[in-house]
Amino acid sequence: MNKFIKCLNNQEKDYIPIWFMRQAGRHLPEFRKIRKENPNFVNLCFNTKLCTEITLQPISRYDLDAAIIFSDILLIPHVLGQNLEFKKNGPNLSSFSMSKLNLNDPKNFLSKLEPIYKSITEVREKLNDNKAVIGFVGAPWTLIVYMLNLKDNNNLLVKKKYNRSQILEIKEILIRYICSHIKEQFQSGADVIQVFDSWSSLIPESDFEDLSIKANLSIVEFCKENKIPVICFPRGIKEKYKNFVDTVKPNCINIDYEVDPEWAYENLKDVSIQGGLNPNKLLLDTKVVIKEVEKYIKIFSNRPYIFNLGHGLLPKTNPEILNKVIEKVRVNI
Ligand code: 1CP
Repeated sequence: MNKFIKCLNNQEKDYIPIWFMRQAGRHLPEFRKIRKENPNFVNLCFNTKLCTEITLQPISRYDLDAAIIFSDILLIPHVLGQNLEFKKNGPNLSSFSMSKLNLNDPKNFLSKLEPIYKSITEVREKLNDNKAVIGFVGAPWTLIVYMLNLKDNNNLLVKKKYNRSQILEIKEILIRYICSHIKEQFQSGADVIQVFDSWSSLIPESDFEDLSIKANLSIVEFCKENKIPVICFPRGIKEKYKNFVDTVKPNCINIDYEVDPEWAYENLKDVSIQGGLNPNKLLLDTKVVIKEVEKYIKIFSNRPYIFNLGHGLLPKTNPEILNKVIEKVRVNI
């Protein structure tokens, strides 16, 4: 078993695996070059050869323990019938229709995502056994935020669009598709799945149980039944991280940068911890960055910890700083 997976299973505390959320993407000049030649982002996500190449770019450049497959959480709504486009101000899905969603069938769904599974297999074959391949999905709520266009330009919930019964209905349908996408990624060669609930901070308090806890729990239980290691990232839920870990019980929890790591150490039990460092800090002076890295390593020194960030790398991050972070983590092992 590679050390990354051992750490995920809370069995390895003497080695700190390291990878970065959004490591395969816009901070890398070699990605930007491919992106420039492929102006249609969705087509790029369905190009097996290029997805494999992009996934491996950060592995060639840095000494990392895991590759995250180059893809996007919004391909699920796209193949379920909402056309996805990336405009200057971000992703845009065509309007939602319940009857169109209900026209889908599971087999057709998986066959549309086939290029991703092929890429996962290629990446797994090309990587040394000591490196993990990470597949991923968006959690139901975060997908619904995009499907129903529930947030405004300031990233606030648009309350008048919040149709509770419709949201709960969509959630149930999505869980089934998300789980089959997870299983197929695992069977194609992914060693672990990360569930991104990037907008969980927008869930109204009264629906937190249904839309965060129960939705993630269904997915984590599915993973456990299928022996698939799973990392959850319920970004922005503050002290509710404790309730989340105690009830959802993923193998690993990614903390965001608003979570005080000392608080996490004390309160998040029986789980391995991943991440935390504020990606904005990577834009500061090297000395400041190294101090931050030391802080996280020190706090989690006697329990399984995977070094990562508290959200994705920013496009303007200098690749050189990542080498310095990795070096610092390695000398501490
Ligand atoms: O313009 C470009 O070049 C596209 C930028 C880009 C990239 C490189 C997008 C658009 N998606 C991706 C790849 C991607 N997306 C990966 C694989 C690469 C890696 O991690 O190394 C992953 C894991 C995602 C996941 C994703 N997509 C999330 C969850 C993680 C997070 O950052 O919170 C979300 C919310 C999305 C939607 C999305 N796709 C792209 C953007 C710019 C966004 C976010 C838009 C927003 O803030 O609403």
